[in-house]
Amino acid sequence: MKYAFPKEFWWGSASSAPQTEGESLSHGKSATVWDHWYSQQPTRFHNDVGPQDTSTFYKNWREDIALLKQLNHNTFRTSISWARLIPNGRGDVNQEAVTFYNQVIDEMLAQGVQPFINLFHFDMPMAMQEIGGWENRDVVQAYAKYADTCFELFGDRVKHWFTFNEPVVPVEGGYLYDFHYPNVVDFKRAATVAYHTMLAHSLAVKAYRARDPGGEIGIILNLTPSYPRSQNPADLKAANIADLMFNRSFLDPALRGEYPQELVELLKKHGQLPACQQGDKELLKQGVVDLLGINYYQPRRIQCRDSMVNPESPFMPEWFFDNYVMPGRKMNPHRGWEIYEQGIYDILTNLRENYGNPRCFISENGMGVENELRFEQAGRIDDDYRIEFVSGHLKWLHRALQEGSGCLGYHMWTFIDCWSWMNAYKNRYGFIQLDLETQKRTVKKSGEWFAAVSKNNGFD
Ligand code: BGP
Repeated sequence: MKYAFPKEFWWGSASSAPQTEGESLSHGKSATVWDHWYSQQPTRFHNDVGPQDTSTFYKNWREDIALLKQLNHNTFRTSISWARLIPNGRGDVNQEAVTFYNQVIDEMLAQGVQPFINLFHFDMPMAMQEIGGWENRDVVQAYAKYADTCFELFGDRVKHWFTFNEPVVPVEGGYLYDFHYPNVVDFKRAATVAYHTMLAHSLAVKAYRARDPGGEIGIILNLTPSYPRSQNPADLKAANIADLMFNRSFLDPALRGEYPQELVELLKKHGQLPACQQGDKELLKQGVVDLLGINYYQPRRIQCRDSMVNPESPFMPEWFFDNYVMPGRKMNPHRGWEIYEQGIYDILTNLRENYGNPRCFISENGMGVENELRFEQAGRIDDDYRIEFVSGHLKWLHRALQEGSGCLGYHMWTFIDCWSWMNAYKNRYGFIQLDLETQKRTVKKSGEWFAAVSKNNGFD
């Protein structure tokens, strides 16, 4: 076989509780920021579709886990909903939720699918947001308690845990660029949220290790390689700052237990450093992960700014760089994102050369297609474009492995077409198409292809 993968390579896909469970305000679950925001401003969501319209995993979990097996997944990532397990964010545990997650975990194990469980996928309980969300250190403590409750309840069977999915996204969306609640645009508040998230992460890692339940704990980061337009010092400097702000602000604490000094200096110079407390530094050191999940969709192309910054304008990352559109780039025409398969290799090589080749895996990579149901023929979607997308990335992953990368697996985003935040069902990503009206599931061509890749542990 031309592209053979190592024995016991993790083949699977990823999803999340808020994007699949449904039953968003019932069975004891309280509102998250998404339920709240949708109730306030439904028109900000594509076709006014909100978080209640999902594949209803809360009810269809048994059927979906059978499909996981049919697609030869040996691993699958989803998340626990904090607002379902502990409806007020802190305090009483919802026993119905405990039963639900126990059933899901047990059924996955019974079907030979290792559960990878993430604790936070953009879904802050509204009760916690009302007291300031990640800006409030009490919420950091409440999250740590929630994490420890999960380890206590499910840690005997779940051996791969993640504290956060893409923690930079709520920072960008909620505090910089207005695509998540609470729709604030303020760099210093964003920096505080980012900092407190990593403190919460470290507390959870510490709590996990104190229990020592014999598994591993990590974090899932969306890494966007920052490619400079040219080798001119000004472009190199601009790309380096974008890398510091969007990648290394999370990657360095997760793998080295500290922030890059260059980033600290930059924020200090501009008066944007969040407030630190005694003991924070030591805590961050304890947050170094056992396992890194890497979400990779597209790179960032960066050039130096071609105009001076108005020093009166509010401080933003874009003070230091411009995005640049590379001529001739390959595009996903549906989602409007660049396709650059080599990015996966560049990320893994960077981790091997500069971060001690950590245990890691590709935890998300996928192709969103706008209005994909229009490609349905005879009741099925023959998504050759998705097969080309996934195999193109797997080839570069394979090359990184041959050069010694510590990458352990590949998870596609996502299993079944899911509700995707403000985009709702605009872009479909699944191996399985979902009819929202009837809840009927149909495996796409890419799902069948992936089942064969997983079974053969590679492809030609
Ligand atoms: C990732 C998130 C997923 C999912 C995916 C697709 O960043 O972890 O939750 O939303 O992106 O996103 P979109 O629907 O915006 O294309």
